[in-house]
Amino acid sequence: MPSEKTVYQPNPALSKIAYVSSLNQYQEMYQRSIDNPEDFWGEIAKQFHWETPIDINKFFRYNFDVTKGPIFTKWLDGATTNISYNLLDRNVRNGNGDKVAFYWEGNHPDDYSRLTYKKLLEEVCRLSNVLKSKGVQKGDRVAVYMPMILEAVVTILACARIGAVHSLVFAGFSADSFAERILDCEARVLITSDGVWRGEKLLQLKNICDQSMARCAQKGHNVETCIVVSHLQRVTAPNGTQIKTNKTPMQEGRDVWWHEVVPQASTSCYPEWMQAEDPLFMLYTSGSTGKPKGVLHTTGGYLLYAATTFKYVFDYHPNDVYWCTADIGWITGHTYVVYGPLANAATSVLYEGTPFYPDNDRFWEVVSKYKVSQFYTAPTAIRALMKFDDSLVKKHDLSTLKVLGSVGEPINPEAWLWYYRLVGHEKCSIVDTFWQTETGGHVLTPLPGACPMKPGAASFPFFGVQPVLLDESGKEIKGEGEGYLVFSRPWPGLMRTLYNNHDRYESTYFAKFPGYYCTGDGARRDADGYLWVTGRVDDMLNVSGHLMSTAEVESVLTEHHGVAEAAVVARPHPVKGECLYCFISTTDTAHFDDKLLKDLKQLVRERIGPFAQPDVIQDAPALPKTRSGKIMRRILRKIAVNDRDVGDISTLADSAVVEQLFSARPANA
Ligand code: 6R9
Repeated sequence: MPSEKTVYQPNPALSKIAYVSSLNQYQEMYQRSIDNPEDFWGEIAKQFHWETPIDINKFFRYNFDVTKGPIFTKWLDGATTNISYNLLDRNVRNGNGDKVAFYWEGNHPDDYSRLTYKKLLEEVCRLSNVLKSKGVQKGDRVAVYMPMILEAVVTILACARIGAVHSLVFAGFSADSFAERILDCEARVLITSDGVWRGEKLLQLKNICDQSMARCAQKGHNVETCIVVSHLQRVTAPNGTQIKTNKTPMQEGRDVWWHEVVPQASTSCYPEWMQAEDPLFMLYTSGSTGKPKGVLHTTGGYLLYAATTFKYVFDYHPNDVYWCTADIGWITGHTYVVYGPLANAATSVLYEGTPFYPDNDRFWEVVSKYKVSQFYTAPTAIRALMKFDDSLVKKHDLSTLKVLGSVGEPINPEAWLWYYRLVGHEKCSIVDTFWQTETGGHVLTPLPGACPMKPGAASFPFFGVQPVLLDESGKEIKGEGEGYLVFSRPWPGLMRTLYNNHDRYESTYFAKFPGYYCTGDGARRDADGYLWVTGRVDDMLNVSGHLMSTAEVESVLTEHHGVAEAAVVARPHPVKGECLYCFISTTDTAHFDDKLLKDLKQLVRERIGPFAQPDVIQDAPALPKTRSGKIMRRILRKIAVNDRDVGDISTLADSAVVEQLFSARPANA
């Protein structure tokens, strides 16, 4: 395996045509972005349309220090614009009207279509008009629960056009999770589809939405309009038959079919001019204490940041075809399926299915079908695909690839090398992009034409980003070392607040180290100045790139009447990165048996979603606790991996518990 000394140089042919072609050039640009942000971002802002021009005196203001007053970040305050105008009308005016914005590739290889910029603009205007006719106004939240179909993009941009705040929820979350999010943002309009095939599995999305809406109604909140895309009848079902959707229940007065209202609407809709600091969208992410956090992004800064990171990190050039496999319901789908590519008039692939259907080479087949030049996926997908025979990759022509991206969790060197050698033929640059829902776009990443690569290193900050490593006492670690990864100033794409909860925003991200935005991740700086993200330093887990908190899973487990107490830890998993290992103490009357196990797994699926299902649940008559009653998770993590090197256990109230738990590890653990 390569050590951190092993460095892979970018392909000279790639560097030659790249926007940034050397480390020197990167460093110069970076320094300018730090020394003179007005100049750096002002230059970029010129390519976009501002209805009210930018006021240089109000270009950039912020406070990151809780001891000095409320935390805030403002970019381009006072300027007005509209993102959908910039992504669509502007591109159509610039001669890109007939350019393909998206190639849509269905779950079944027989299903595909495309949408040009001009057509996308028309569809967005139509839906905008429908939303307006349903009473949606600037600032209203619209809940979205959609598969990877073109209407999802149309929905996002229609909201942006009329100034409504879209709130997408990944269509793998359960009805309960979705309901909780609808309630939190008080959305009165919901957009979904009847269902979707993922591989050979049918997901009945409208049914899930019905359950969510019913739950909301119980809590006194009524969704007034639900727009439903009829998707299933137009696609090929896995067994080759078409399935009809006449079973989808529609509630009179509330539910409407997309195809019955959208095609009739006018194809022009004047955009709502938004303040640069007006909300654009919210997106929920897990918090380490239970309730999800509604991360809020605003208009002007997010546009600049999505556009700029996309251009430089993927080195996107006008004739390239770009493909990001992330679901639209995650931040990666927002910034790098929709906003970033469209801001650059890019042509993208939007893929509905899984990497494994109809066969385990589907990704490579799609890359060669569309001659993809930039491919962006997650380490968990790479690790899953590595297991199959190399011939599945080799039989496809992947020669168009130039840049390979990775996102969602640290990429292990084995996976990095497989990606580099087998998929990239040692001529593509790998960009290991570290960022978060909160950061809006990439914050640490190599640039493909400029940066010598080290497998597993997120490398260097993007323009405008100032990373700092701090020790526990808040002292800065200069040079080599490991510590808390924080940022000392905002870049344009940083979230502005948590929806309806600015206090939680301040306490979660700014309270620990006054003056810094705290990521919750740890990082190490090596002798060459490369940054290596080491993973979460809080109680968060990352299962296949899905972030969740131990607290949220524990609270679901303890909902069950048979569970007295639960403690959840992350355990390394060869494909998922991490998986859930749960310890539960049953109540006096309950029995730890197969039925309980099944019920608990089902409960987690229902409350959170299938991706959160625990891998192991262990019977724990007692948990290792300190005398003050704190569960020592450090010890539970050792038990989960069967590592008896548990260190100091002298602070435990009862140290015999540790041995009991080791010897009672379940057979499947
Ligand atoms: C974009 C996204 C954020 C958390 C983040 C970190 C982990 C993401 C990473 C990475 C190491 C990378 N993470 N990318 N860790 N290297 N390249 O994933 O957003 O869902 O909010 O997750 O994911 O732990 O804090 P989000």
